[in-house]
Amino acid sequence: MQRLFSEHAVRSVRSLDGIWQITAHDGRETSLPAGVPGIWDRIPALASFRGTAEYARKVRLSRDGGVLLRFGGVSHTARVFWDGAKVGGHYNAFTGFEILLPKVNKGEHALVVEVDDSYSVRSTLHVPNDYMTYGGMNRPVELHEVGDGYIERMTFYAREAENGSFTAYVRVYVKALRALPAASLAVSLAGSETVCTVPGLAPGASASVEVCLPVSDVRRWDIRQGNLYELKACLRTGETEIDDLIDRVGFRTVRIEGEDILLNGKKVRVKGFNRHEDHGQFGCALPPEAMLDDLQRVLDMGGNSIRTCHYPNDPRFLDLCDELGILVWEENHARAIPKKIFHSKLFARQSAACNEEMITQHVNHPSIFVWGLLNECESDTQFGRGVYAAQIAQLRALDPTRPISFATCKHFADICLDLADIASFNIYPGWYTGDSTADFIARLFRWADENGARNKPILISEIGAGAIAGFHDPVRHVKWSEERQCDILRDQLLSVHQSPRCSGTYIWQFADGKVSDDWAVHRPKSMNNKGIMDQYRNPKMSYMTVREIYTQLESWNSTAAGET
Ligand code: ADA
Repeated sequence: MQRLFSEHAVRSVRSLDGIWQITAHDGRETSLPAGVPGIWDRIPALASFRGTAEYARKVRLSRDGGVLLRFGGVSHTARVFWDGAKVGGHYNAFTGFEILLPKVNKGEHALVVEVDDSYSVRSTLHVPNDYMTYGGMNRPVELHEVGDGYIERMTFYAREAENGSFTAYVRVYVKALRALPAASLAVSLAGSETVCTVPGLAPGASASVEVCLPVSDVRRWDIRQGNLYELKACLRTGETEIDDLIDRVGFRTVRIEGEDILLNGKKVRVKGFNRHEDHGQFGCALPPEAMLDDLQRVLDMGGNSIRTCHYPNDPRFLDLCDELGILVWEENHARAIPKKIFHSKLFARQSAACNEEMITQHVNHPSIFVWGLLNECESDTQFGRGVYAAQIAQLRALDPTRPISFATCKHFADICLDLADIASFNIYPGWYTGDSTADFIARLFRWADENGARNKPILISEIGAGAIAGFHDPVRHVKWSEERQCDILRDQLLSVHQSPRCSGTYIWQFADGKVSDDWAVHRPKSMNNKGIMDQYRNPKMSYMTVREIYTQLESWNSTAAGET
């Protein structure tokens, strides 16, 4: 299923995960069984296939009615067919989408999803890059049966009073398939419940209502304290429950105060990792067990945050971060988009759609504390400033409660720092440049404070070095050896965390990951080898270096008043 908990007690939902039949348009119409969620690169006959393939399966319905097909992610372009008719589509592997079929008869039906993972002029987010775009249905698929009206989604936020108590505000969005008489909507959370009325709706109409729930004695969500509460909404006509929706939320506050990021009023020191949705065995379709293994490693190394480089992550991964108390910088889908594409109208449309889906689908996760955008894009030109300003405005309109940042590599040239709430820099002193970290960040932070970052937090959103897993040079510590990676990371992390001007680091990167063919010439083994572990999560020597430093920082934090 698409979440780690059941989202419905009233609505009938079934998983469509399992074995589908894939037929690749590879010139031989190769047709084989294929796992969903999964990527076709794992199928030997399709290991290097890039193009269009069709996933097909039958679906049997036991009654007439409305059906919602919900896709967690299809990589990267989907066209969906029901009994041979096109019923919808979607672009971008990293946000979900749903297709409403208002009136379906009981019996057996044919569901086909045509998947295209090719790089083309139609794709401005999935482009040849320093990470892999896989082909497949990378996240779970569900079939929901809905009646005359159903709850589309709900958004939650909590306001803290002076005395530390919270008031919850919940907006519930309802859609009518057929004429819906006035209905009652019961919303409950943390022992508090309220009932309101949803006005009658014409077929196809939607409405939203906001309710307010005072709650008391809740346990705050915090780092390594994933206190969560079930938020339930139930729609009734007369005495009949016609639909419901369940989510999980947390009570915490995130604020920027001068140069500090405050979680529940306490200064946060970020000890993070950049993590691609990529794994040597699963590609971008990691099962929740593998996600949990990754997060257990993060905690074991003394980490407290993940940056979802460079796209929105699987809601099940975010659910785990919610449960484990791990902070998330979630960002939209962009990595150093080439100028020609960045200036296109199609990029503006596809990137704005990603922003809308990222926030409307993930806004309730307490672990997300920063929205990020446009990693290493054109933040050093006036045109680029226009794009950053427009997208930051869009993110703020979608969620005014969280700070916004973007990771830049335009050191000493960026002209957008003033637009963000947190100034964040990708730096590689000792790897790409010969600088000592201390000297480099002293110059960089001085420049930043004179160019838009004054009196706001600074984060190092990327820092690290490469090592070929298993390559050792104990004598010379030559570049690409595991020993050299330890040396560089030690200098980088200690220098940055000893700077009072910086709120923390995201190491690049958690684990080695595949890169697209165009990048392979720059990347040994066709991988980005800056992982602390290899692509199968076998630790490199630097695992223990990071663990020693991040864990030690924990002790510094506990002595420093108010830091976590
Ligand atoms: C950039 C980029 C990362 C990765 C990194 C590297 O900072 O944001 O995605 O490519 O460089 O490994 O060089």
